[in-house]
Amino acid sequence: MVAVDSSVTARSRRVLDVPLLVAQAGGDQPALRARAVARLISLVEDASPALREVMALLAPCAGQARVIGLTGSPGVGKSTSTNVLVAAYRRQGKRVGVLAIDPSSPFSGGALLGDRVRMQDHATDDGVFIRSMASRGHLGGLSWATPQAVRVLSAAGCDVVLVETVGVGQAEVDVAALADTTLVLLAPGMGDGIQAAKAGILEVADVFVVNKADREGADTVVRDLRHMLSLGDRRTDGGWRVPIVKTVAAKGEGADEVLAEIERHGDWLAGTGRLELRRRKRAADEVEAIALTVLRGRIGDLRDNDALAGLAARVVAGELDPYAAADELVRAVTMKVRP
Ligand SMILES: Nc1nc2c(ncn2[C@@H]2O[C@H](COP(=O)(O)OP(=O)(O)OP(=O)(O)O)[C@@H](O)[C@H]2O)c(=O)[nH]1
Ligand SMILES: [Mg+2]
Repeated sequence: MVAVDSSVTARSRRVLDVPLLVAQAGGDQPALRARAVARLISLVEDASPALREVMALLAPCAGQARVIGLTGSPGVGKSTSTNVLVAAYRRQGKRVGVLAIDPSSPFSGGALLGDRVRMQDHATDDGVFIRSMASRGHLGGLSWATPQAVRVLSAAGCDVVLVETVGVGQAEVDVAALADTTLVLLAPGMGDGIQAAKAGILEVADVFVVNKADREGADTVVRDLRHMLSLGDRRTDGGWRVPIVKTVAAKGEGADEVLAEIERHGDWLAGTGRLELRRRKRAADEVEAIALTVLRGRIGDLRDNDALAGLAARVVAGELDPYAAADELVRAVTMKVRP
């Protein structure tokens, strides 16, 4: 089927052959595969109407890739660590996807340019897909765009998807909800110990990585973290004791240990049934975000065709109370009938 995308951007104004793109993304021709993956993730980024068809075709690929979140303050070493982890997974022969997500700005900013430079080690490796993504088109933001992009990368045969997000405010909590395993990065000299407590980072971390261990103060960060962990009840939560790993990402030191902890956490998740639970919770968030967007759209339609205005007039005239009017609106929206 050939669908024409009505999105305003030039790149998606071209005629789309969705089944062909999906087939190419899962195919064995590296150049076509890379291009198809890029194209499909652009559709995700733009919240294209073609996504309905894309996601229907990708449904069987869901849940194949291990999703690993990396979060932490700006400059803590997320991209450098991602780069090191990609290399380690490649040595294991795994295909890897990287999503660098900027949740705070609606457009890809300068920082992502830096990421591209840092990740250019892998630029010519056809077993690695690297993509910066802004969630500008999505009302559901990260909770929606990321699982869709992960599905695209799964279809392209990725065993692992690394999701890098800057930990600002709510973002690290969001990334934790999206990942199977969340790494929270800290570094000495950034006041991170105190920040961690403030931002609720303790609750979201499955593994703490204290990066820049070549700098003074790394042991203090580890000690502070250990102290904070001992105060919380997280240690007893189902038996997962959050490990703390020291790394020097700039020199690739500590990567094997991080990998081992990710592996161990994965085994624990699978063994306790929590992997399935996390993924169901994630799917529920995604479905809810899509449903709310559909409903919001339909309520908007009713606004446009004066149906809502009619209900409002009856409320003002005392013919209807606002609850009854809202019930009528909900009925109209879900049954697609005119109130
Ligand atoms: N000394 C030292 N510097 C490091 C280490 N790891 C990363 N850096 C440096 O720290 C700076 C920031 O690293 P990035 O990997 O870009 O950090 P980031 O967390 O991705 O940054 P944003 O994406 O901007 O939030 C770079 O100049 C790195 O070279 C390390 O282990 N030791
Ligand atoms: Mg970065």
